Amino acid sequence: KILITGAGGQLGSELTAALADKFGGATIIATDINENAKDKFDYCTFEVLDVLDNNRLVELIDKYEVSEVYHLAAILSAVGEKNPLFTWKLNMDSLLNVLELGKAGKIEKIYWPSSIAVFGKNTPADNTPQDCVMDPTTVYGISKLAGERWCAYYFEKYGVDVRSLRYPGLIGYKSAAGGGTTDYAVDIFRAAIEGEEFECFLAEDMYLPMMYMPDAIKATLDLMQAPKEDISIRSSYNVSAVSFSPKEIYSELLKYYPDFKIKYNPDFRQEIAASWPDSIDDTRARLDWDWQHNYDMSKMAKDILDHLTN
Ligand code: VAH
Repeated sequence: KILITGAGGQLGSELTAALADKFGGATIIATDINENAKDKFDYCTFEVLDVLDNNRLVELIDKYEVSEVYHLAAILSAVGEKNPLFTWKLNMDSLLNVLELGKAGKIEKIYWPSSIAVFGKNTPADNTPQDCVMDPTTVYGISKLAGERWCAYYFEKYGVDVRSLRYPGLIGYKSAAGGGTTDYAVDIFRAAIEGEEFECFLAEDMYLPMMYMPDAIKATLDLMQAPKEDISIRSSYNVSAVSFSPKEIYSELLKYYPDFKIKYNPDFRQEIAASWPDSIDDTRARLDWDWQHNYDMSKMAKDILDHLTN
């Protein structure tokens, strides 16, 4: 059985559904700290779980005979800056609890998301390589970088089969973004459709690596299915799809909504975004497990608008 933490979140909502499609709802235990998330999971088991409550986690793993954990619960970059110590505690303690379950042989496989937030101001910004200077400035990025090192450590020392991707900004239309720096690229679609002026918290030329949710789901499932011996990176893989600025996605939306208006009002998130890469080199993922993305910006925008307006 597969247990997902943070299943009610932006990624969790879609990844849990994809796992249920693939393996059957009867094999899936969706968990979230928010009990209202239950409504999303009529197709599988749902349990309330605060990931800092390790006893409860162990209890659920035993109760459902879980063999795989997708540990998605985390505090993201923008919200994390409001409470750095708690963000560190939640992001790190919960990961270590899950890794310990792998070490103890209670679970066989772990998925844990990292992020391009592991990079920083001295990282090469264009085509950022897998291995380079990593000097994250947010507590979220620091926790992801430390988490990557812990994943590699648990694999090397204890043989724990933990796998990870450094996601770029993820763009989906099925659930709201949860407090990150890339959220604008999700929110801008609703504003365009609802005919509202969009206030963008990043500057118009702020390029960031992004990925449409179906590509992110595919990358995750592909990585988790790859034979063990093909996984040469046990910290976290660079993965990339597209890269665009607010101005570019706005221009794309103007093709559908010629009267759509935007105003730029950069806040503290602009500084976070400026410390992250513009684009990512993901050769290793392409070589090791044949990663390929399907959606560029135009195809993504069309797909989102088709779904939200039909
Ligand atoms: C954030 N969406 O903005 C996350 C992400 C690439 C960044 O990990 O915090």
